[in-house]
Amino acid sequence: MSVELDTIAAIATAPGPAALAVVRVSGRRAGEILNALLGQAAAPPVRAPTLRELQDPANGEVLDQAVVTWYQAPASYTGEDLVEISCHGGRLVPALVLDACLASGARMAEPGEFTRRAYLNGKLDLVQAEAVADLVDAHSRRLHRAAMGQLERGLSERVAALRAALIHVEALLAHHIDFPEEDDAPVPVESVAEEGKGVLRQLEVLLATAPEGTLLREGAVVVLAGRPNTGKSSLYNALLGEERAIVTEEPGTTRDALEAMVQMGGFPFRLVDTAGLRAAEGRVEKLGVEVARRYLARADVVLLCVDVGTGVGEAETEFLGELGSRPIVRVDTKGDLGGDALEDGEGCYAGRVRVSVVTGEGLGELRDLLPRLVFRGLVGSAPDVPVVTRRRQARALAAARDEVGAFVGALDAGVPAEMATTHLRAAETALEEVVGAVSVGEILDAVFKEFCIGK
Ligand SMILES: Nc1nc2c(ncn2[C@@H]2O[C@H](COP(=O)(O)OP(=O)(O)O)[C@@H](O)[C@H]2O)c(=O)[nH]1
Ligand SMILES: [Mg+2]
Repeated sequence: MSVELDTIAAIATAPGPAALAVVRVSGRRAGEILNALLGQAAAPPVRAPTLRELQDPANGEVLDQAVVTWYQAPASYTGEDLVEISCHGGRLVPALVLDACLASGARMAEPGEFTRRAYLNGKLDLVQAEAVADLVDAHSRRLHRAAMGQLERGLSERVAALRAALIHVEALLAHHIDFPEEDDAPVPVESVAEEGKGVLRQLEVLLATAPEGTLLREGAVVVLAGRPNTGKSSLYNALLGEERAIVTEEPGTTRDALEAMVQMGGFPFRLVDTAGLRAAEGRVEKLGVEVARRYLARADVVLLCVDVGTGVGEAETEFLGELGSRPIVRVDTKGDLGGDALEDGEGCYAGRVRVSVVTGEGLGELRDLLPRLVFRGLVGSAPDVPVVTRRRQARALAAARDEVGAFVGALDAGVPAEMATTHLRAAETALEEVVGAVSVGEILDAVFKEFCIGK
């Protein structure tokens, strides 16, 4: 199946100073466009990177010396004729090469259009296409691992196995549909229901990875909270390993919230430093406290910083009351100053760590604790366990789970087999949707719009 489409071109690498850049051209006219860029020279051999001089087809001016790779359909990333040009990087050369491609008959690619074509031509399923986007966006080893697993069809194969199991259940039920009056069917209805329950359990196991899996893409929000001057900004910098927040002895220095991505134990965190929790005096600081409140409302975990030897005050208690069930880690800061940690509020904390940015005490413990609090099931799970990383995947899997649940319920309630079996069909369709076997245009648009151009 090859889909008849325009020939598209784009710079596949990030803009800006760089030694190299890659320009991609895909579609029926890719070979023609390559010839235009090579002038009279013969086309390079298929799938063999070849150093060539590129010229401007308009006037024959040499644009660059580049390594050109020529792929013929269907043996290419997109499944179409495809040219990859590794030219010199920077602002100008890739733009000149792209312009030459456009002038020779290509049009600018839309975001994700190369991968979309790969999907349409059966080179990748939808989960694999999403994994490509996750790999490119990944800022943690754990998302990298989940995305590689999906790219290597780990999740797709699990979904295919579940679908095969449902088809097997459907087959077991066939006898009861064909001969509803007979009592001695080869497989009693109760055993069919048991098989259905088995699939239901497996779907639930897979779905259980979704809340943490989607957080792998977004990063868990860790908010540093506490009174001014308790060492929040110092801890923020220490966890980031760089001086991002201003640290001063003057209370109320951090007014806006600072946010940065950081990996802990291979998991992605969005670390947020906020203004202190206190009755602010100045207008700007009041705004800062408001910002802190808003971040706290979105936090996946809160680090409540308290000077060692000081108790939790009214200001903190009031804010913490708004946090609901969010895990709070009590951090006793400035541990090197030698105070004794006070025993207050025990039990309402998900953990307690004494830290010092001077000696480094407690930082490792904190980096170890946070992944366990937020990414619970994923911490220490086997590398080959498939992880659901997208809400789209989770929605389709949840639909399948609901239908299998309804199927089992119907059998238990004595609903006739041919009626119960419609739930199985609906569940199978939902599973096909996960890998995009039955995708409609809207789903594809939603999946590919978040790609960048050239992917
Ligand atoms: N001795 C010691 N001083 C610290 C430590 N952490 C922060 N401080 C000091 O406490 C003061 C307030 O720190 P800062 O990070 O700005 O606190 P924030 O207002 O909560 O952001 C600064 O003078 C820091 O140098 C620590 O672990 N040990
Ligand atoms: Mg601060």
